[in-house]
Amino acid sequence: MDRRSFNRRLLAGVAVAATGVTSLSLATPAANSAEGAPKTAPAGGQVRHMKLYAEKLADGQLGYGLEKGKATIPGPPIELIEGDTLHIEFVNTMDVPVSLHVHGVDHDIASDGTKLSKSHVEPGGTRTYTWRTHAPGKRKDGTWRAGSAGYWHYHDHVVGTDHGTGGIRKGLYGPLVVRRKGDILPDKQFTIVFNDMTINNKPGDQSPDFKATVGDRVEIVMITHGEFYHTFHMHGHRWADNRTGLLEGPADPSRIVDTKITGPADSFGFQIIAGEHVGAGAWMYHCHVQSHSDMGMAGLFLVAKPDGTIPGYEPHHPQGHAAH
Ligand SMILES: [Cu+2]
Repeated sequence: MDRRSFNRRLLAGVAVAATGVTSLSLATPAANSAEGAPKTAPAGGQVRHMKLYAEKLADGQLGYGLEKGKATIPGPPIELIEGDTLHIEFVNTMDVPVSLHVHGVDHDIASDGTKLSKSHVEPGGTRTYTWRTHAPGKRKDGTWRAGSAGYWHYHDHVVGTDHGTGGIRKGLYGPLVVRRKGDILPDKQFTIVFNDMTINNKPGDQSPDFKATVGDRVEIVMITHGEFYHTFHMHGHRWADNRTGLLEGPADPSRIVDTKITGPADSFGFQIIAGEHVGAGAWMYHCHVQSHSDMGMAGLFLVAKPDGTIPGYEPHHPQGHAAH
């Protein structure tokens, strides 16, 4: 087993942009006692730094990126472990004010990313947003407060309207995963955003496909934006409707699902083993609101055999999906 799954994302999200920070220590997954056991998240508590750019893309859409000229829709996945603090040096390369607003984690009002709090960024400007996270704990009154762990997301709150309606519509959004110490780490991670009637801002005939090999531990981060409710559905794979999508044991009462109703600004995530009990194939994922799937809110989860082949799959199928 290599260490690609966790460290690379941390590297992509943090170290690449941490110019001049030589002491940045990256998390090392806990050692496995059993061969083949999944890697787990180490303890948090680190102070991390990254740089993030807001940019106009060639096609007129907008995106967040870790480097100039490399913005994507969705924006780059950001990962933290409960206890971590993240300082984001945010650069606005566009000709309109923009911001970075986050869900799920702790931040001062100065990092809220709204015009109301004057925490947006003017064209050409830079601002450091700070996000903090915490583990679950007991309050002084004996009640419990939740930890920060979860499948969250970030987005603009300024472009178009004071709620960022124009920015979100054009692609200024991305995933944030906060893990708890001991959480199982995936081999691969994909972000699927239902934004109005698009998937990841791609029109219906270009819905993104995602590739894995049978047995891969695949993490899906699912976010919804826009005006409509959707029903996210995957063929051939199920998950637990809880924080991680995984069962904690045979008596875990979490409901097992293969659909989930989701509305604007919802986010959830889960892990599946690609092809488990069902094998390789071009497995559809789609919105299950019938008129939405008919209008193209459907893509493929391409699960290959170890030899790379996908039974029954014709790569140049009529819908012409672009594989990722
Ligand atoms: Cu839908």
